[in-house]
Amino acid sequence: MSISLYYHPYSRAAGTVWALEEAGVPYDLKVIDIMKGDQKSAELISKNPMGKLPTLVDGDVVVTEASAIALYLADRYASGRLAPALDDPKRGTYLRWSFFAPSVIEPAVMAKGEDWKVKEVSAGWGNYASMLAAAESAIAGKRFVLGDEFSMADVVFGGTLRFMMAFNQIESRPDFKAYVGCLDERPAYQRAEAKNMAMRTELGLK
Ligand SMILES: N[C@@H](CCC(=O)N[C@@H](CS)C(=O)NCC(=O)O)C(=O)O
Repeated sequence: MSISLYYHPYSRAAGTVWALEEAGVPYDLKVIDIMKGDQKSAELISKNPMGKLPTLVDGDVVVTEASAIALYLADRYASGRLAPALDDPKRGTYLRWSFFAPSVIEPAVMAKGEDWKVKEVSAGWGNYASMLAAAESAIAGKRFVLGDEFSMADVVFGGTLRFMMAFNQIESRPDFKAYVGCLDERPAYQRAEAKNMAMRTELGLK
C-alpha cells in the first residue's frame, strides 16, 4: 500500500503535508499545476469530482477534504497518539474543533470578506464575531485544543488559524498567535514547511 497526495504548494495540500509528517507515514507528492488548471484533468476528476486539492489516495481508498484527510490519517495511522480512541471522551472536543475549522471558520471568513448577505440564524457559521469568540474559547488557557496534549485537531484547527492570519483574513489575536507559535515549533511542521518551500523553489514559485 502506498500513499499519494495530489498536491500544489499554494493549496490546502501544503497543510496536508504537515498532517502526513505528524502521522509519520511514507508518502509521495503528485504535483498538480493549479496555475494551468491541471486539477480539472480527467485523472484527478476521476478521483475527486470537485477537481480540487488536496486529494489523497491510500491504496484503494480516496480521501478528499483537507480536514477529513487529516482525521483519517490520525485514526488509521496514529490512533491513540494523534487521535483520542473512539471511546475516549476527549474525542468530543477533538471532533468539535476539527469540524469547526472548515464548517464555521472558513465560511465565516469568506462571508465577511465577500460581504455575503445571509440570515445568521440559518447560516451554520453564524457571524464573524461569534466565530472568533468561539475559536478563542477553544484554546483559551491551553497549549492545544485538548489541553497539554497535541492532536490532529491542532493540525486542522491551528492550521486554519495560521493560514487565515498569514493572509490577514482574521485578526491576529494574542491567544491565536501564541497557539500557532507553539504549533510552528513542532518538528513535523518544520519538515512539512521545508518540503513545501523546496517544492516552491523547484517549481520556480515565490
Ligand atoms: N473543501 C476542500 C476545498 C479544497 C479547495 O478549495 N482547494 C483549492 C486549493 S486550496 C483548489 O483546489 N482550487 C482549485 C480549483 O477549485 O480549481 C478542502 O477542504 O479540502
